[in-house]
Amino acid sequence: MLSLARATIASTLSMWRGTATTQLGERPQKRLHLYDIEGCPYCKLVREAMTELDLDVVIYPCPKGGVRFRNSAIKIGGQEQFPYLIDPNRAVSLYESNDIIQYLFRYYGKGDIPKRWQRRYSNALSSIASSVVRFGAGMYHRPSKSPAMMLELYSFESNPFVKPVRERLCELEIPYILHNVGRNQVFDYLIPVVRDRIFSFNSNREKNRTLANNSGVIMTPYLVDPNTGVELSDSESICNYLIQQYAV
Ligand SMILES: N[C@@H](CCC(=O)N[C@@H](CS)C(=O)NCC(=O)O)C(=O)O
Repeated sequence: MLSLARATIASTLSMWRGTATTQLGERPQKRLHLYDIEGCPYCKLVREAMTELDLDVVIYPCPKGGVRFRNSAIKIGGQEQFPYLIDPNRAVSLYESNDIIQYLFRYYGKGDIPKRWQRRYSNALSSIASSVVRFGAGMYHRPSKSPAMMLELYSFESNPFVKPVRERLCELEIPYILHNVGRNQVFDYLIPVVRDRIFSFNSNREKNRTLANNSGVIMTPYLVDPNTGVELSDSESICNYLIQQYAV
């Protein structure tokens, strides 16, 4: 309960960026790759922009002390700095959160950077404040077993229920496909169970329909682990599962 309250404060401090989708541009054919630290405020800004641009991305967690992806990130990019984006569609790789955000809006948005994303320094400050209240969660590595196949997570960046899940995935260095399902229509703001069951709500987005088919309701977090066949939708159950299954 306390953790949820802190996650909600964290989302409020970051102005609930990463909640709704904005105007979208061209869609990438191949998924983007992000070398990321969940607890890093600069990585968070990039993930917020990815939710708003409805971009799915492969996350390679690189917590401090990490042993799984840090070295490959340094080998490919040359620096030990996160976030680090690779876009296989345009053969582009980028450091610096602000450059990445500008790039994403340029190619996968409508071209212009929305006003709220032009406030570079206040956005960074609010993101730092939001990370501080998580007390270092999602920042440091803990020993884990490596899954053979990539896990999948349905999420949107500001959702306080998803935050602890992404923190565990990062600490355990579990790579995953992040399906961003930000709010993209008015109905998305209703309580999921009421909306989907009473209104027989049909989302206009394919990945939402996949989520509804699999879980019975469009609600995040939703974790799919193809290694064990486990699919879970409750934040606490997912965190417990990840620890039991992958922590050493
Ligand atoms: N100016 C960079 C700052 C990025 C940054 O400082 N990232 C930290 C994590 S929050 C980092 O990569 N530290 C090196 C490390 O973790 O080894 C940006 O905006 O992307």
